[in-house]
Amino acid sequence: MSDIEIPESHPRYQSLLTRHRIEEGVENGITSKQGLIAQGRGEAFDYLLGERTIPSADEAERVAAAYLLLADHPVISVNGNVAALCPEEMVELAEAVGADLEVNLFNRTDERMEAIVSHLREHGAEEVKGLTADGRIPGLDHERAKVDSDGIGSADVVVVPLEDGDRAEALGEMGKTELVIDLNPMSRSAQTATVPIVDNVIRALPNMTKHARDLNGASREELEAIIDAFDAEAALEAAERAIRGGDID
Ligand code: PTJ
Repeated sequence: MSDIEIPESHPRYQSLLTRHRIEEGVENGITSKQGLIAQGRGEAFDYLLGERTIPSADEAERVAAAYLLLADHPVISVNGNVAALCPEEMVELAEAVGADLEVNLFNRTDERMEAIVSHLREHGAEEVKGLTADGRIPGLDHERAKVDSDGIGSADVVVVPLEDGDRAEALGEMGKTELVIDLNPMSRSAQTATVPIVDNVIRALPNMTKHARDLNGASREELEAIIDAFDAEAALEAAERAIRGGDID
């Protein structure tokens, strides 16, 4: 563990804390070096969005919560960046909606898989999937194709944070509902998502959990009405407008 202290009074405290967590993730064998580059890309978009949850992202997070509550078998996919940034928040969302957690890596090694599973357990996860890898996502020839057949393989709804576009497209072709968290509204993952959530994963996950708790007593009809009212295209357009400095809606 690095021992750098970041004063809470620093104007970019959250951003610096996030960087620090990713750096530690690399040091602890959780995050890949490429994860540092992904973090930099994300930061640039977050800066343009004003480092806040814009209203259209808040709505998408509520819609995602409704999908998760209605799902038969929801799974939250975990990579090395998300594991380093917000392990507890993932465990809390999984508990709030009854989802499985599954580690799925682009740069997959046995060591990183084990390190991430242990890290999630240290943050309260009971069962973590991904090590069995007895299933395949058709049409993908990299390591992200490897899934547990009783996890992502048989999920109807998958939360996909910070992803490269290939797997997002392939999961869509399998007919799965994809709830994609990605700060870049122009990325292939966001564009192919059932619900694109253009927000930082560190804000998106706790807000999805809050919405899930709020919606816990809602009927199937109420949840379906929330889903039906959502327009993914409009959410992406609202995020692009916010990035360009236009109206925030
Ligand atoms: O841990 P692994 O081996 O599975 O590798 C994971 C990475 C992230 C390295 C891999 O998936 C990758 O290369 O991703 P990309 O193609 O760089 O895409 C990452 C996307 O996530 C980009 O569109 C970023 O803008 C976005 N992003 C980065 N940080 C965040 C983010 N979105 C939300 N919250 C963030 N904190």
